[in-house]
Amino acid sequence: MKLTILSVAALLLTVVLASGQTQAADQSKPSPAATTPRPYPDRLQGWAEARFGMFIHWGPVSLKGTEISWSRANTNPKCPNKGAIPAEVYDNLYKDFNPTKFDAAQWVDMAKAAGMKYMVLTAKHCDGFLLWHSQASDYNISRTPFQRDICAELAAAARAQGMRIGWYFSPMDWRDPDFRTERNAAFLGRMQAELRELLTNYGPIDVVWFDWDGREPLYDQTQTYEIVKTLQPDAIINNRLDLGPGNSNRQLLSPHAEYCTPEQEIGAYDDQCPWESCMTTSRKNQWAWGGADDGVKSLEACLSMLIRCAGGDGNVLLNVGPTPTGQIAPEQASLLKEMGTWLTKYGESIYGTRGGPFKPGDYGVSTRKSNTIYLHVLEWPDEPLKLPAIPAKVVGSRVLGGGKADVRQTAAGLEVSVPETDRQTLDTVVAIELDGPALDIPAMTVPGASLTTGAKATASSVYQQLAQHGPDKAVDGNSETRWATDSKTTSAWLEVDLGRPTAFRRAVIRQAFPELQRVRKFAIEVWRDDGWQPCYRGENLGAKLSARFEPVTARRVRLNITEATDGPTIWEFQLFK
Ligand code: FHN
Repeated sequence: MKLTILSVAALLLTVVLASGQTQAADQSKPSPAATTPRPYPDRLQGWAEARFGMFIHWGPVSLKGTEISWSRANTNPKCPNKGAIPAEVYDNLYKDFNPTKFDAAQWVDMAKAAGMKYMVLTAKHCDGFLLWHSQASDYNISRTPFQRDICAELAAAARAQGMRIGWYFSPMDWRDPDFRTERNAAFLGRMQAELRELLTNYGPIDVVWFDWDGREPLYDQTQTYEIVKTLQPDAIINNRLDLGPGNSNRQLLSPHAEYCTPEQEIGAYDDQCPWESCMTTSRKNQWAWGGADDGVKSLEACLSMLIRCAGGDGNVLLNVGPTPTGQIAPEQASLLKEMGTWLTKYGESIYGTRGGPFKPGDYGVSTRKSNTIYLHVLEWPDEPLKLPAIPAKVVGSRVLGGGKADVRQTAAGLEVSVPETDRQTLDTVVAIELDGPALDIPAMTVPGASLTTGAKATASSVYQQLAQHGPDKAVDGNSETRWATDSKTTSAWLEVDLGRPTAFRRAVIRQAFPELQRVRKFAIEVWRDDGWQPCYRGENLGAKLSARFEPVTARRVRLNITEATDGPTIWEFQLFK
C-alpha cells in the first residue's frame, strides 16, 4: 500500500471535507446512522453474525422425489397447489416412510462442516405432515414404520453441538378440509395446538420460520404470535405469517416479524432491515429431495449466494433435501463440505460482518467489521479497481489466503490492484485496514464499469412478456435481476445499443441457473453494414463467462444464443473497454 505525500494531503483534505459534511449532516440531515448499518436488536445479533444457515425440507414425499406439498393434487380451491400425485396417494406415503439411515448427529456434523451456524427443519410443511410425536394430529411421524421423533432427535443433536435450531412451521395446511373455509376456526384450533406442542416439547428454539402461499393469511396472527412469544420468547420470527395476496417477502407487516425473507434470489443491499435469502442447492431448484436425477448447483454458484448475501448485509439459508432413507445425498454433502473449506480460509470476511460500505456491483461486494473492509472481488477490471472515497485512512491491506494487494488512496477514492497470480477464480478477498471503525462509513454505490449498464436493450424473446424479465434486466447492473426467454426457446438474441460507436475488448456474461446447462452455443456479435459479425464465439456457457478478445468498436452489439436446450436466461451481459 503506497501513500504518496500528495495523497496524504489529498487525504487530509478528504477527511476535512468528510468531517465538514458530517458536521453539516449533524445540522441539516438525519444522523449518519440513517446511511450506516442499523445495529441489530440484541436478540438477532447471534443469528446475524452467523450469516449462514441450513434449510432442510423433508417428509414422506421424499419417497416420490417430487416437491413437498406442491406435488399433491389438492382439491381445496383456496390452496394454490395443483400437483400430479393424487391426494389419497400423497397422504398415505407416510405408511411407507422409514428413513432408517437418519442420523441427526450426522446432519449437524455436516452443517458444522459446511460452516453453517443454524439449522431450520420443515417440522410441518403445507402438506400437514408432522415430523414430531403429536397429540394434536395423527398425521405424524409416530404413525410411520420409523416411528421416531425427528424433531426431538435433531433438536437434541443440534444443542449437543452448540448449533442453533429452528422450526419451519407452515400456518397453512392444504390437507386440512376446514382450512380457508367457513370452518377455518376449527382448523385454527388444530394448527395452534400443533404449534404449542412443537414449541413446548423440544427445549429452547432459536428460530420460528413461518411460511406463506400468497393466499389469504387466515391464521389468527395475534394469538399465533402470542403462542410463540409465550413459549419461546427468545426465538426470532421471520416475516411470513402476515404475508398474503399482493405482499412481498421483503415486507414486515407486524411488530413481531423480525426479518425479511427473499426467496431464490439474492436480497438487494439493505442495512436497515434484517433479511435472509432462502435458496436451494437442488439443480432442479426443488426444496425437497429431487430424486437421483436431480443433482446440485455448482460450488461457485452456492458460494456466490453466500458472498453476495453477506455483501448485501443479509444471511443465506441454504437448503438440502434429505433422501427417503434419511441421508443427505452425497452430492449435497460434498458441496457443503467444500463450502466449509472455503469458509475455513475466508470466513473472517463473512462471519460477524455487515454489508458494505461499497454496495454490490460489477466488481463484486464488500463486507466489514471492526476497522476492516473486506473487498470480495468477483470480477477484476483490466485496470486497478476504482472505488469511491471513504472518510477513513487506509493504514494497511492484505489478500486473504496469501498474496499482495496494492491500495492507493487519494481524494478521488481508492485504487486496488492484486497481481493476477494472487487472484482467486471466484472471489479475491482483499482486507483493507482502516484507522477507524468501518461501520461508521456510509454505504455507497460503486459506479458500474460495464458499457452496457443502462443502455437500451431489445430481445427476440421475453418470458411471458413479463417486464421483470425484459432485456433491460440483463444490463441494469443488478446481479439479482435477469432477462428470461419463453420456455422451449432454443435460440434467442439480446441486442444492446451503446448509443454511439464504442470500443470494447472484454465481455462478462452471467447465466442464471447454469446447472441446467441451457446455453450450448452463442456468439457476441457487432452490427456492420453487411450484417451481424461475430467478435467472440463460445459453447456451453457456465455460471460466468469472462471473455477477452481483439478490441472492437461498434454501437449495436448483441448476445446471439444460437443453440439452447430450453429458455435461456441471463443475469447480466456486460462489455468493458
Ligand atoms: O411453498 C413453499 C416452498 O415449498 C418452500 O417451503 C419455500 C421456502 O421458502 N416456501 C414456500 C414458497 O414460497
